[in-house]
Amino acid sequence: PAVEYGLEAPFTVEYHDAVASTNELARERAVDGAANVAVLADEQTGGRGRLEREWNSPPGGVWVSIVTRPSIAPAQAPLYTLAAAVATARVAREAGVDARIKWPNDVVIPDGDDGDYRKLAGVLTEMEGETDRIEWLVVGIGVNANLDAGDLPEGATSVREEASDVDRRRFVQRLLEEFDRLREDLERIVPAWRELTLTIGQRVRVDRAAGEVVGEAVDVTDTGALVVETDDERVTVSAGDCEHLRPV
Ligand code: BTX
Repeated sequence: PAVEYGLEAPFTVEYHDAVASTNELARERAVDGAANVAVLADEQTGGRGRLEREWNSPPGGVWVSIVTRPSIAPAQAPLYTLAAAVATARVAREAGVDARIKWPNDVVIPDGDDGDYRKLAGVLTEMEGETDRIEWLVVGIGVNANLDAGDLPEGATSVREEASDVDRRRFVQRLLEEFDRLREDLERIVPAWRELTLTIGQRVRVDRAAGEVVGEAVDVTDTGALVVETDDERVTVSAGDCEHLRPV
């Protein structure tokens, strides 16, 4: 059963020991009309990533989904993904790890100078609405907090592995505070994101349904799409069109 988590957060926090996916539950709350609710679980048995991928969510991580009802157009929704990544990276940095953002939705720890990284956290944003205005938005954040390397997939890391365990209640509180502050002024999100990204300036390969793009990631647009300079053109890739991005 859900219990109050007792946080002084700018969101009502609904806590569960174990759920299939906090995003699923948050979507149900959103459909029921909820706003400013955060659904939190100690463990997810069916955690999801983007594009039907699985997200490993054993006990000890931070698995949280935030329901909001912002007055924005769907084109601006990716800014909320960026805001969640900024909030996560900032709070992870407070915990003593060198967290950086990999466009569009990953928080990673750089591994050497050739663009490699270990994945610390991810963001999954889902929404519903009309073409001109969204109805609700669910922002799911998964952070490998107090997890052993053995509980993580290949290429992943945790705050425990990189630094030391965190107080997860405090971590969630800070995460929600930072996210709340960022969403108050959408124009501040991209500049804050630029300060923490490792993608800009990298040579990358982006896989899309429409074909791959290889070139230098030069910037993001004011709605969070990535601008890639290839040998002969500039291509703008939205997060929704990106299947994979890797440094090359
Ligand atoms: P993504 O599609 O970018 O990444 C998914 C990929 O990441 C997987 O295919 C796998 O390779 C790798 N992976 C799986 N689990 C982990 C992990 N724990 N740590 C690092 N890498 C992993 C990223 O999707 C978005 C993830 C959002 C998760 C949150 S948790 C709260 C909310 N509820 C829910 O079901 N999803 C979100």
